[in-house]
Amino acid sequence: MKIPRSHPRYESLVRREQLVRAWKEGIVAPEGLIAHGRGEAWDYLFGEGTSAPALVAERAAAAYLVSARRPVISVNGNVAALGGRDVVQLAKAIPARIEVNLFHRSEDRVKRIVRLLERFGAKDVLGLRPNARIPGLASRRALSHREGIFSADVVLVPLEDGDRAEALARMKKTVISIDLNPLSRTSQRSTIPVVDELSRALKNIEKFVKELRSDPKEVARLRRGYARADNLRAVYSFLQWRLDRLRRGVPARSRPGRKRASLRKT
Ligand code: PTJ
Repeated sequence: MKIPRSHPRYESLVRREQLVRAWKEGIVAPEGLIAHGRGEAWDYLFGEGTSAPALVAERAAAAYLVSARRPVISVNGNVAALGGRDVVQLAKAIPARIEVNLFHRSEDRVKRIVRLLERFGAKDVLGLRPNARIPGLASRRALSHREGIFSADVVLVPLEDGDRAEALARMKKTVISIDLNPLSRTSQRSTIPVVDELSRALKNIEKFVKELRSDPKEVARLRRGYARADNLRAVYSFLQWRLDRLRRGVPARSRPGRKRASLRKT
């Protein structure tokens, strides 16, 4: 379907089309379409822009990724469809390994996702021949690679299910999640919950990674200064502020500085 650029919801409609196409191509699970709808609902509440607290979490995430010994980015169907190219660029910038890890796992879908990521320029993508299991996880998400997620110290898990985020945290890994739902078990269980839309978050983290790569002092400062509970509190306050404006009759789409959230306030 051709979506007119002038449509007020152009970007959102393009994302939906991307997902539906990827579902037809066997990359996205049908359940992924439901997951996307839940994310969209939260994005409405956030005003479809990156909040200041999300930017703080994204900068902290970048600091942990650049200083990791074995950073890994986990990719599922939705992430491949909506942010495949961004994932590959981020992995190159860090540098990090990429591992395809699916909740609704099928060998065919893993293969298709690996091929898609390779088309975007990824090398040595893991996922096809898992040789380890994440302890305490009954689902097929437990299948992992020793040279990837299993022995990683920092794992970026976009659009995750809470069980695995929790299991990875139990293994003493730093778990960075990207999930628009601040109440999800993933956001509640991860070490650094990034409450932002996937493609916005990946692009912001990549930008911060490039800034921080050559600034170990700032990396150390960010690692010391990030406070998970305070950051989540700031996310809730931001939502409260948004809802309060709506209650007072300020139109939903007139959020000043939507794309220019500042890092000064958390
Ligand atoms: O490809 P598979 O088999 O690994 O399956 C992937 C899905 C996403 C279906 C699977 O991991 C799943 O069921 O996830 P959940 O439990 O539905 O969680 C997805 C979370 O991501 C929800 O909290 C959504 O609000 C959130 N979400 C959805 N789309 C986005 C998002 N967060 C950020 N950006 C999005 N575009």
